[in-house]
Amino acid sequence: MKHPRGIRSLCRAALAVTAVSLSCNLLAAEEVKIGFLVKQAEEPWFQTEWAFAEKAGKDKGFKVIKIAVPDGEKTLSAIDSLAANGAKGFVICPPDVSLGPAIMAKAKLNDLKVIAVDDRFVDASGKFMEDVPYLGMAAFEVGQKQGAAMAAEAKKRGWDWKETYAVINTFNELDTGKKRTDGSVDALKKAGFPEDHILYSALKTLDVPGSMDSTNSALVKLPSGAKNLIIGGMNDNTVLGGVRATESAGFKAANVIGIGINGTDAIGELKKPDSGFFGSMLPSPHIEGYKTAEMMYEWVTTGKEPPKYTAMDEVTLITRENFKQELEKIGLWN
Ligand code: FCA
Repeated sequence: MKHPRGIRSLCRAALAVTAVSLSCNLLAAEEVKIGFLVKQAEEPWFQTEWAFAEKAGKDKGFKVIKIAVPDGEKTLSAIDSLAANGAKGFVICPPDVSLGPAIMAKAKLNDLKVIAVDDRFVDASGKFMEDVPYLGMAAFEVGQKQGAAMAAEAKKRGWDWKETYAVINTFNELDTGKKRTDGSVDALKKAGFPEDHILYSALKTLDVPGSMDSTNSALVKLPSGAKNLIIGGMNDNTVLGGVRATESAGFKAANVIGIGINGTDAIGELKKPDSGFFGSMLPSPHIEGYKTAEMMYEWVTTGKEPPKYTAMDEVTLITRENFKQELEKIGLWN
């Protein structure tokens, strides 16, 4: 039977539409999804990792499901929901490193691959879970660079060690935290800083109010001859609160040197014309986010396993002098 011309072309059009939607469905079915779970989504550090993981997704053609996991319960339910959404694996900075075994058990149950970023999992006896691929900062070395930068600035200001004290806000529960402050103190001592002028204060929380509290409790112990202060901590937030505490205690910016680590979380502070927060050691959050997401994508699509341990040791000191240029260089200035 011969159909009129109009009907034939309509049929052809309908067939073409079906073919297009079929191939779309096939593509949709093939879209690779990976999760990216972070403990403190409010920190620009983690927002930067997310943004660059998404960039990797755009470049390579996969979808990144971003989930904030501030506690253990949210972490475990996030893993279930990733699996329900068809993800094949996830990158995670856990809210507590001792959740490692529980995270791995849940991931195994759901057939998901896991890469740890920034904070390395530990098992029930406190040992690193070396089987889980991990990418993070070369913490001791970065801490040493932070301490050396503090000492160099103190020397530049002509500070006398006799009237200079350091408050180091510590978070020893977290290996990457302990190694950074240990490295920092190591470099201060190597620069001749007197050991008995170092006050350690344990952080209860890894945020600005937490570091304000811990620094405050150290400041009351200072002798009256303490004229200049160095403020240290494992990242920007753990130094920023400390610097706020020195301001409330009446120390002028010229008598305080606070240097953080992360860079990303200190941009607002460095935009202020002056403060006791002198600068920050900027590692590579853009590479960490991009690389871990890319490694996970390759793992789930080609079976290529990521290395068990990747250390990132490059850092740049950013101060009010150079922060704009340095951040621009790596596409982090907006
Ligand atoms: C830890 C810190 C973050 C960041 C990261 C590299 O997770 O909490 O602020 O410094 O390591």
